Amino acid sequence: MDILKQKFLDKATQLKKELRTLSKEHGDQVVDSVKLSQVTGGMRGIKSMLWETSVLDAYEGIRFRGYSIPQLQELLPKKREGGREPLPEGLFWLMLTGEVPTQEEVEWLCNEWEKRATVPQSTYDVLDALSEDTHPMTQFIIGITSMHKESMFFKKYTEGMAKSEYAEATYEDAMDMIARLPRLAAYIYRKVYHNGDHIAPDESLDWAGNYAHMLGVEGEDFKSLMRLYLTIHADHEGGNASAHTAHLINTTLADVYLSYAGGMASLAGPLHGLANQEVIKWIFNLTEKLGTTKPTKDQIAQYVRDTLASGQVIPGYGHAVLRQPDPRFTAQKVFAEKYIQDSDYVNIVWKLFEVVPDILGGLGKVKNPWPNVDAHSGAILVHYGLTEYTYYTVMFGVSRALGVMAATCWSRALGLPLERPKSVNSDWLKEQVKNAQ
Ligand code: HAX
Repeated sequence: MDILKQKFLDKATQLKKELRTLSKEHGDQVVDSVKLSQVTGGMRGIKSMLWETSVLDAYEGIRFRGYSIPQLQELLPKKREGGREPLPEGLFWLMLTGEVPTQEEVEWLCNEWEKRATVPQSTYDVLDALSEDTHPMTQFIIGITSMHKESMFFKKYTEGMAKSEYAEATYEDAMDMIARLPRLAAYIYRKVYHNGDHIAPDESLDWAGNYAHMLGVEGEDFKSLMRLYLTIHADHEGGNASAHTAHLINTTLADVYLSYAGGMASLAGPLHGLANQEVIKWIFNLTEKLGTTKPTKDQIAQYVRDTLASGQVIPGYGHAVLRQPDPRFTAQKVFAEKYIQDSDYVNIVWKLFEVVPDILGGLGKVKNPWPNVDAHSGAILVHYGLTEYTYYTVMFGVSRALGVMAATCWSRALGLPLERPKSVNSDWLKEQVKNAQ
């Protein structure tokens, strides 16, 4: 058995025992109560699922197994010789085992994913059959779904698999799928925007570095960006729409290809991951409308007000949980300050940061007027020449697999049951209010 699987299964067996005892001895303990406004308001804040890999705090932002993004940048192994940002392989190891990996462990994982990275030809054939105007996220979802036939979990389940084997089969599928995503995603990019002129993988590179290479953007700075990008987008606890969708589907014992494809359908919504394309599209529109890529703060403020007056949201701002600037926004800002000199689009993002919070705050209804992860990413990608913004959410989707797959392995190892919350109708709600009065 491989070293990562062994470590994960040992830890999961132990936690499964502890949770069983906790449930048996304290199962009736009330841990949270629910308000009527949470039932009608998108279930904000209701504590109702287990998610081991990360926890989101409204003010501190995301912590992966207890570590903040700056801590990860300090602690996780980097590429030997000049690596500047953490290798996402290390974050996956951390999320799956709860332990910061050594350099050797990360290099083992990097090689392991390289061995598993071959995408079946039938998946490429399916993508080639799609019409040219199929959105890249739709292609990504179809590509992932098409690999369902490769699932070890599905095959073993069909043959009659014992529950005790679920975690191992899920781990194998998760490792295979993560390994393949950069190739699948790069294939979509080159097919849609570069006439199918594909770039062969470089097996000497790491998971993120190779993805950067296959996209066709060369240079160490872009590879560093991809390592950072794929690290910071990896997980945002379990309640966000894409993670939660994937989790819900997986609890039916659908395999990871089906459940992750479902999660990606959620990510493709403009209030969630698609916001990264919406932000840059909106900024391009701003420069076009004003006829300059160097707008003043006053011009930007007017553009923001016009957007709101037309009944639209300001993309890249606001969050269902966060109540401070998103540390993932800050990490990208710090990267841009270090490596990017004078980019007009990055400068616009920074000016927006100076004007938008006051305007949104002034509306009196927006709970979080601060930028989220999607406010910054597009401008940096444009700087490196990756201007095709309808592709951006696919990059987010490659990263999100790290957290969702690690969490899915835990769900299967802990034997979390089919998810099935209770819905109510409006009569029941009115009845509760009447009874309370
Ligand atoms: N611009 C304008 N209005 C906004 C707003 C924004 N950026 N953010 C929130 N509001 C509005 C809401 O639309 C809502 O208005 P109504 O009462 O008229 O319906 C009101 O303020 C209260 O909303 P909220 O409680 O502050 O925010 P929610 O938890 O309901 O929604 C969203 C969170 C992220 C969906 C929201 O802030 C939004 O639409 N932001 C813009 C889209 C975006 O950037 N999405 C990406 C989020 C991060 C992510 O998932 N990335 O993948």
